Amino acid sequence: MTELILSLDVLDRKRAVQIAESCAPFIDEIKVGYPLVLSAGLSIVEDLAGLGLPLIADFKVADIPNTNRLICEAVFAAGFDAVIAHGFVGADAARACVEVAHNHSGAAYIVAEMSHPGATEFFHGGVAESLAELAVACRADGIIAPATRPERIARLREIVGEKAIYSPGVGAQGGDPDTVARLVDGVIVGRSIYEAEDPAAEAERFSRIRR
Ligand code: O7M
Repeated sequence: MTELILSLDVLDRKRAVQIAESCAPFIDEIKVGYPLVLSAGLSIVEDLAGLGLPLIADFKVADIPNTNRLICEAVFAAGFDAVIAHGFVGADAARACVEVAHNHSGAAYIVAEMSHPGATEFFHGGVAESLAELAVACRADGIIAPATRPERIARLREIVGEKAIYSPGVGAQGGDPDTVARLVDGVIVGRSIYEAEDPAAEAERFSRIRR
């Protein structure tokens, strides 16, 4: 079954926790990124940990190997279970994230191609394919690929094989959940759920689509 990952890009701490709690029965993981951590503080991780769902740190880590290592050590010390990193910084830097994740029995995912329109300015001509190959070579646990371009997911699947593909861009960005759910291991959904009048009902609806 395709996983449902809630992208909790909510700025208010109390609302973030409320949404996460109400959606918890219908989701498999929670992705937390800069919007929430910079607004609520890193201790939001402690508030969410009680839900018993894996927490993914979407910091799209993109620095030199030593700095990547320091960032990822802080991520896992805070209580996250997985981290998302960029691959364009090179194999040594990406591998630093993977090593730290695995040392903490966690996971690391590499961004292969992004979902927004502007992504095509740079993720073309084989760049995404190279990033997917890098993810495999670095022994990352999977890649991020765009729900807005299902044909690209299919192409990247040829490269990563059975590694996980997590895909943002359904709903608010226009990607069709039915199409994408068949191609990926997990769909990442933010606004369609957390901006809904009833986020739990919307999460439940997405959880039925992915079966
Ligand atoms: O459903 P949305 O559009 O409200 O939210 C999508 C989330 O996925 C949001 O947190 C984005 O930052 C993230 N995302 C993309 O939308 N596109 C990408 O290409 C990559 C990501 C992402 O999660 O990267 C790890």
